[in-house]
Amino acid sequence: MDIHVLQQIVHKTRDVRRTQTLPKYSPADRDTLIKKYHPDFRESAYRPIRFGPNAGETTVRELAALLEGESPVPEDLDLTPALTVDVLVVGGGGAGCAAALHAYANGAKVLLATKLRLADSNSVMAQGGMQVAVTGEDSPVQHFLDTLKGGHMKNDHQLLKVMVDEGPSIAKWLLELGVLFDRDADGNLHVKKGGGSSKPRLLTCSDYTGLEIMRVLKDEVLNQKIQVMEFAAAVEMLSDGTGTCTGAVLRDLDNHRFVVVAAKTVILATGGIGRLHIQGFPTSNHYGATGDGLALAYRMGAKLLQVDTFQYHPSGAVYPEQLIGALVTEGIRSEGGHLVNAKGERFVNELDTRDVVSSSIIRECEEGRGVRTMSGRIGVWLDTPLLEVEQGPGTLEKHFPAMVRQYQRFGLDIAKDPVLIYPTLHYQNGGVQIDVNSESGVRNLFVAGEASGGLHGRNRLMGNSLLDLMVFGKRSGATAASRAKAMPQGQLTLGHLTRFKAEARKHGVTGGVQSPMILPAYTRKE
Ligand code: MEZ
Repeated sequence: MDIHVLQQIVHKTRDVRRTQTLPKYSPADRDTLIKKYHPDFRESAYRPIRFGPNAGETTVRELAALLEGESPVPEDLDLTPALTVDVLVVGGGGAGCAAALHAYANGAKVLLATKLRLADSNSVMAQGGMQVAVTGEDSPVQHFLDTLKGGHMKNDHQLLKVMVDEGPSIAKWLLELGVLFDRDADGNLHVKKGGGSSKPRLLTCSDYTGLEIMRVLKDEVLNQKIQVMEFAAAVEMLSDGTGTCTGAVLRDLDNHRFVVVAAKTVILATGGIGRLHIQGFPTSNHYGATGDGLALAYRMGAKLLQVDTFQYHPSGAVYPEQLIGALVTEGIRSEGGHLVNAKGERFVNELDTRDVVSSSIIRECEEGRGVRTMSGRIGVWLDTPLLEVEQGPGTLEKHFPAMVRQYQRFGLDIAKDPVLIYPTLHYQNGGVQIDVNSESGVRNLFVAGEASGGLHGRNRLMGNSLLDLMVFGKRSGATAASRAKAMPQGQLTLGHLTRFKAEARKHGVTGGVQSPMILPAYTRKE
């Protein structure tokens, strides 16, 4: 049936729905729901990792293949360095820029290498805001408790304490650099409430928070004249032969040559893995989100944490086809947007945690209450016009200009008509195990932002990722710089790779996928 006909049920049922309040799930009911419907619990999607630091643990098949995959670097590569630095930062998103700036501020010679352009990243696409306890009625302790509850109590307490405590100083730093966070009529920072949070705590720049933050960070990296190499993907780490990290091999994506970088410390800030399209899910992620840092760190011997849990953001676009998987910010639900099934019913408290909301949407669709498009895709409605009804005409344009444009490009007016959504692969909850200074289990190898794990437990709260990457970007940069001051450059070897390959052979693993992937196959011309 035509989408415009199907939409009518949302308009017809709006007045009735406005009178309803839906309770949040109790912990027991939440667990039952998630176990039945959340993609993390589809056993057939998982398999054990056969060797390496996480041998015997299970993860999704796509990631297991990547971790066990084959390095593109030949073991006899000439390791004469083309560049020698104190701190090599791999990744040009929020964590990478923050790390580079803080390493530089601490006196290090820094190289920032990024496989696409500086700032091309998930960070720049972040919409809904950054959680920081900045108001009088809020506190870092409250932020800690909300995050712990959202993460099913599986968060690393020390990492979490550092993040919430340092939030306010990070907000101050960003304001001083020139980030234009939204303010109220009196000029105070305006905070919004996000799913799973007990207090309004989201600092926003309309619905282009990440874009605004990255505008400023990118400018700052350029202003400080930090050396940046674009279109240079890290494809292998270097070690001193005793397991300490001493640099990396980059691949120049223009001429395909290897570039050896000697670095006293390396910070991997390579982001997430949405473009692995786990379990066939579409993704809200950037094309570069192929989990490179996980594979590189794993081969060096770094342990990964909680790589069996992923975040499927409840609202990924389903229609039109050109937008499949694109994020429809949680901010719309935070401002009161209802989720509505094909029968015109609400079915979940829209501000419950993301794993609950996504599981509920999947349940509605599996039990026959989803809305099917002409091309056979399925989803539920997000009642965007409700915001105009509740808060007045122009509300969407004022608070969600990016979202309005995203649909306008295809002739759709979200102020007039609801949008069809379904969960989209958004975030990897786990990653490389780090300590409070962002150092992995491998000496002198730091990991910051989405590539690291432990902080978010089994479900990240909205807005905690922007804060995560600023806090641990900063800590990794500062620690890596001071570490580099106190030591000489170590030897450059591929000893870890030789050992890794021997282990693969021992487990009968040969001819695997090339790892890291760098870009998904469908973006390549061959
Ligand atoms: O933190 C996020 O993932 C976020 C704020 C996303 C969004 O819905 O805008």
